[in-house]
Amino acid sequence: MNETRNTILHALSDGPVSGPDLADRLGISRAAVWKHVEGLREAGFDVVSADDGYTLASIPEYGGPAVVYGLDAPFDVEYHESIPSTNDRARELAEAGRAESVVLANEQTGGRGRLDREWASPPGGIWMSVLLRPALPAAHAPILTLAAAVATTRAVRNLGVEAGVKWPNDVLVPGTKSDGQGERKLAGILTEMEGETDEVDWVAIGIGLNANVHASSLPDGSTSLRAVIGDVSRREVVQTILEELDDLRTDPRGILDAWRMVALTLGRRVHVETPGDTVVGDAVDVAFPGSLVVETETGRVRVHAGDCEHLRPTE
Ligand code: BT5
Repeated sequence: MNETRNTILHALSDGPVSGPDLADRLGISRAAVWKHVEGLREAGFDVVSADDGYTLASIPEYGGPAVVYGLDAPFDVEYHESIPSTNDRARELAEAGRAESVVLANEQTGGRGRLDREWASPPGGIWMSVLLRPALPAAHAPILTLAAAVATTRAVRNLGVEAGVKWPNDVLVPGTKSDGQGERKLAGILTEMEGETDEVDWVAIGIGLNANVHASSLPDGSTSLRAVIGDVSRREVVQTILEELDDLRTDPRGILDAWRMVALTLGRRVHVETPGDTVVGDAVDVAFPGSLVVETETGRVRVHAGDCEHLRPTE
């Protein structure tokens, strides 16, 4: 949202404020004020005009302007009712030179997981990609995936959902069984990037969070916020995720501690399928920029990437 429109919104939320008064404050014409007010109405803001001036009666439930309104992080937000994949759109924006942008969709028709797996993205979920141009070498970029998992977990914990992170990128709701089994996936993260070895050009962090969707429209082993606590304000959840992520990225090495605090994997027996190997053992720690440290029968190994499964303690 442009600066002037944002200033007008804030003035309206403290309103009533008259058109001429707004024009004076902003140094623009009354016609320009009127145009901005019309623009805000078109974006779904309910601007009421009475004798004493304009007031903001309500804000839209969801969408780009709704997320930007009151957001304490420096992102533009582009919203789509339906799009193949927000990560693909973020790539297009990156190639057009954009940065610090978020692509948000109500539905994805071609949502992707890692290794080109399908990601179910029915209407009502939170499907978003955050486009960043961090000053990081490419090898350090995985830390941003961990940051996104932490940000998402914090946002859902804020709602009272006891979620945690399975290495590296799954946000799970723990099962009720005492052996730790029965965990269900609430969110996943897919980070894609381009750049040279010594510096990332851009990173698109795709976050898929099953928010206001029926668990029956998701694969087995998944859950949604609707199933756990009922429907939520997606606007507020997205704002929290973005604010947390913005905060975490300022200190890449501090992200590890934040991740440890929400981890479900540490202390668990794990089975990790890596691109060329299988590692089984006890997950003891996480190391920069995001490797899992596993104590195996033959010694301690660091796993950089792979699919991790939590095993029963005896397996
Ligand atoms: C992930 O992959 O968990 C990354 C998911 C990233 C999705 C976001 S949405 C916004 C952005 N745009 C995109 O196109 N993608 C990103 P992975 O760890 O590979 O897990 C994929 C597996 O999770 C699938 O093979 C299914 O078994 C399962 N799955 C598919 N859809 C799911 C859903 N909605 N909820 C939970 N599990 C799901």
